[in-house]
Amino acid sequence: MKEHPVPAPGDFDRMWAELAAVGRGAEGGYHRHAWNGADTEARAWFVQEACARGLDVRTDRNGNLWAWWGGPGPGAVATGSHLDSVPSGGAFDGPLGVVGALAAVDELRRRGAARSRPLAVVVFAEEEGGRFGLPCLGSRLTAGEVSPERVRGLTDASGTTWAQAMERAGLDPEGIGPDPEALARLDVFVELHVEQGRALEDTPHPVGVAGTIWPHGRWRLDFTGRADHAGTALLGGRRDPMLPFARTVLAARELAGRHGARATVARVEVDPNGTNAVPARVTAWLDARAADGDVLEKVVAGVGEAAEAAAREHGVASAVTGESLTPLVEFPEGLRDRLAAVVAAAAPTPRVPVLPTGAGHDAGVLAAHVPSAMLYVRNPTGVSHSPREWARPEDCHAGVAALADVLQDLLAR
Ligand code: HGY
Ligand code: MN
Ligand code: MN
Ligand code: MN
Repeated sequence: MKEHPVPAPGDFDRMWAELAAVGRGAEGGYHRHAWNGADTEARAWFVQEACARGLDVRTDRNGNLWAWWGGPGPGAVATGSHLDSVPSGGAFDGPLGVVGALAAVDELRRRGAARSRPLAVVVFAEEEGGRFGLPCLGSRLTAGEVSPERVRGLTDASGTTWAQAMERAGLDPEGIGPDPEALARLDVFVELHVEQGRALEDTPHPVGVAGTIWPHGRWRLDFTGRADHAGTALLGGRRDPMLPFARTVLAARELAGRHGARATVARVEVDPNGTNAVPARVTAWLDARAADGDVLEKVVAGVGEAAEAAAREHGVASAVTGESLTPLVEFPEGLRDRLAAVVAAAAPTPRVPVLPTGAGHDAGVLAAHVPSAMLYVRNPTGVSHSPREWARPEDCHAGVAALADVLQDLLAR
């Protein structure tokens, strides 16, 4: 394959500045959601950058993008992340792992690193579930962990289905589904990601290694009452779904606090959503996470009981429906320790932090099928899923260099 010009070290900064302009709202948050305009623009940007490096870009049946250096082929090393965001998300969650991977390829070429096997830079589709509600759809479809029929029928706030949106983006929704070959050719997957927390900020380390991902999931909360006039309906006779909804939100917070878990209720739909009418229905999403699966189960069961009791008291019907559940992910110790040893060579102290996280990732999905690992880049604010998410440029560069070191080690094996 003819070699392509290796972009200058500063190419990370150029790429970062270019991509940072795609899908950013006036408030500084990002609105890249599966198959919408900004997501399509960001994906096109990635394809252009990958092709400029002579990588062979392919779109798989689930809409994930794979940019191959010497592949596709067996025994591959893969790295990458996602470009989609939560509504008004931060700049780093996802893109740092994609831009960082392209910059790491540049670095490997600059070093003239030996490559005994294929390398893929991958962009997974709909990691956040910002549009269709369910997370990691690109990787979970590929892993056969979510049914294609269910995904095709998912609807966004406007009622557009995944199938319609994917088709409008020029892809075939009828083809989505498990892709065992895509996983079978991978020997290892490494994801570079901004830390979603601030553990590294309290250390001299710009880069850390992932230890575990907490068990976590999403549940839909439905409350069905009876619409009525806000001014004439007597309080006693109302069947107002907003009241058990509100009580359930507080119960979720109280239960999570009591059990050392984390629970969030958001993405609330009130129907009809008038100012002078008691609504008929309230639907919301519970996001619950805990270091221990049994604790998570206890918290979610408690939320269900609270919802039912409050709904009964107000003559309202309620339902709590499990939408997605990710069990505890423990990244393989051997691979994790190997990454830590490689990163330690350039680290301020030999003890590279190994961190647990409450955040889900495509690497967490792949980990059940392919040896997987993650590198975290220090985030001084500790905030994520918000425009306040941040990483220092020099720490991003350190993350790219660490990823290049890790990839060089893996590619040479
Ligand atoms: O929700 C998560 O933890 C991830 O950011 N998708
Ligand atoms: Mn995220
Ligand atoms: Mn992410
Ligand atoms: Mn009226």
